[in-house]
Amino acid sequence: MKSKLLAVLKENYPEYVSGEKLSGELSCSRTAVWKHIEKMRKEGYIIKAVRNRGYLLESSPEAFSAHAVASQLSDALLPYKINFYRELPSTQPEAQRLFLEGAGEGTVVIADSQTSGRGRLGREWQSGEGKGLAMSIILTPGIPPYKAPQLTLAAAVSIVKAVNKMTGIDMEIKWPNDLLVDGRKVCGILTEMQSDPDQVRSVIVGIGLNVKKDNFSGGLENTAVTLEEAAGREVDRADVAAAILMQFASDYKLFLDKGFKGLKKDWETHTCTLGRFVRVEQNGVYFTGKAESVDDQGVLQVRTEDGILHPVVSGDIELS
Ligand code: BT5
Repeated sequence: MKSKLLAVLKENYPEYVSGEKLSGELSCSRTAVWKHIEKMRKEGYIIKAVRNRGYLLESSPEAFSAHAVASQLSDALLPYKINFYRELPSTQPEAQRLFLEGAGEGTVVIADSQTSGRGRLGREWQSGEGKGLAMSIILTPGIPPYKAPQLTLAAAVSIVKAVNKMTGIDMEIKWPNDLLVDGRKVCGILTEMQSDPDQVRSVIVGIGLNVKKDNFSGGLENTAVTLEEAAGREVDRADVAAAILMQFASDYKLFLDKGFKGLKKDWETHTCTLGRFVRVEQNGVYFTGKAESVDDQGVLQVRTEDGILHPVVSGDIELS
């Protein structure tokens, strides 16, 4: 009964469904429908009722747990193992700790909220409200260290494709690690590696994705956006985590096989960086130019006014 009721309300969202229609679809009285709605409200569903219009499902309680994610990963091409925490300072050091204790490729750390979520270069990642996805994936790709940053670009491609399939949202990739919707940041990727001189020991890919409406502060109110705001509907964090992990497993295999070259077309399709004038910052030095292309190693090629092409291996860019 409940699943049928939910299915009808979800199918019709954002339209209201009349009590009469529900009682017809569920073959029960309107009083029985109303009783079920009351019961679901107690379970945490937010269902609006308006006279002469009917019922509208505004949000469902979210079951965000290791099981909710892991149960959707049975065919994944990586041996994922989900470690779920209600709260962590940051998923990155926890993943690092697990790796040092022997955890292998495909070990995933997810936190409902982080108290010291981090971005690149000591910057902060706001994720303290239990509204986003904070997830770190341990990888042991056996690649030379210079290739590790390419996994940021690979993860970006996977996230864009997975989220698009699930919600229809078209995210754009801002080289190297930002994902934007209409110019606002919805996701950031932080790739950290532990390496010997010739080969990486592990790469930890950290993904911070804004999902549910959040109380951002410090100016992010104007620069950040969430999936739910962009999609105009509910997005379940376990579902989106699983969708990303499934897509990433197959893109990662392609990456191991063919390198970034195998994902480059997809990256080019979804980027908002190429063809744009950019301001590049590399270790405190700034220059501007046109972002012409990325090469097969994921290096951004920026042409300055004097006609010289500058390879940008790492750094921050601002689009103008
Ligand atoms: C990033 O750094 O964008 C990488 C963020 C990676 C976060 C994940 S969450 C799971 C794992 N565990 C962690 O502790 N970290 C990873 P960067 O390019 O340096 O961008 C940081 C900047 O983004 C900040 O200085 C803010 O301007 C902005 N920012 C912070 N929190 C944000 C949010 N929730 N949404 C949008 N923008 C945000």
